[in-house]
Amino acid sequence: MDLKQVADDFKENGLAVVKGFASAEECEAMRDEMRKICADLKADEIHCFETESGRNDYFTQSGDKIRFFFDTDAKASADDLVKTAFTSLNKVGHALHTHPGVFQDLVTAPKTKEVLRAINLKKVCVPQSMYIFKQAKFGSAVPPHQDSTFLHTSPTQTVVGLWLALEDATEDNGCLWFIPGSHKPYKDESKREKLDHAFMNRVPSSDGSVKTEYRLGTSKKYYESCDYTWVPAQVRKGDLVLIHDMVHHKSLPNHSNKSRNIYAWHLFESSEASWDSDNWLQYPEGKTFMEFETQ
Ligand SMILES: O=C(O)CCC(=O)C(=O)O
Repeated sequence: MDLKQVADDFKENGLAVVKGFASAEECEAMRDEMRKICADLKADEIHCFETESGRNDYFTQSGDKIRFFFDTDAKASADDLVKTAFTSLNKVGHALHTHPGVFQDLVTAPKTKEVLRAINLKKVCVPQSMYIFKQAKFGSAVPPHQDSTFLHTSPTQTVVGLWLALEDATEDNGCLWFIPGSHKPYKDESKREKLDHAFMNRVPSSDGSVKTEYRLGTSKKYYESCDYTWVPAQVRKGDLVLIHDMVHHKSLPNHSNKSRNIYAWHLFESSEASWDSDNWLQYPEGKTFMEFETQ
């Protein structure tokens, strides 16, 4: 792993790839584990996931649970969805990493800590993880967004996404796309005027606290007027993608006959910031996140 190059790419582009991070066996072990989880699915767990209207209780209260979100285009009866979950689901989240096993092993692995150290993370909390399927033929798009819109911390924004390809991810089967450098203006507090284009802004209020202001409604206008170029991040099975919390990214629908399974988790530098209580995912009172030092 050339982590110096990864750290430079992350700083410059807002997205970086650690090639060959996980072995084919590790990726298959995660897919097998997900097949087992799906085999235990009950009919009352049939809920659809729609990015734009994801704020229902089943979603917002899934932070400390393993919950199942089906692709809106999974065309089958409820019974069939239970039987064919592994090939019908949109995603499973958001506490996979809190259970001992392959997902937790990856999140806490020495090689993961090495990557985190390379991008200057010292002590991290892991509020969520998810398995995204991007099914063959009907896996739906993930609209353009910044993770900071949904995952934010105070007093500084310190969230990073880690996204592991469990299968090759290409333009054909719905790889990630991003706007290189689009994270930059937002990290520099001295350039507040540039925050016009951010969909999540940190606004200091008179009592000294910092509040979150959303500008979700402006996203369509922003992308229409945007001079930047969307670039595909095509990666191989086992490659790990680092996603800056302010970089604009998306993925397109999968019309191919190959699925694009991934496992992603989000963490934040907890020696500098705390999780905001107005994040989309809500946790029970007193809940503590998995936390560890990267050293
Ligand atoms: O996997 C995808 O298609 C999108 C994932 C994403 O946007 C994220 O993890 O922030």
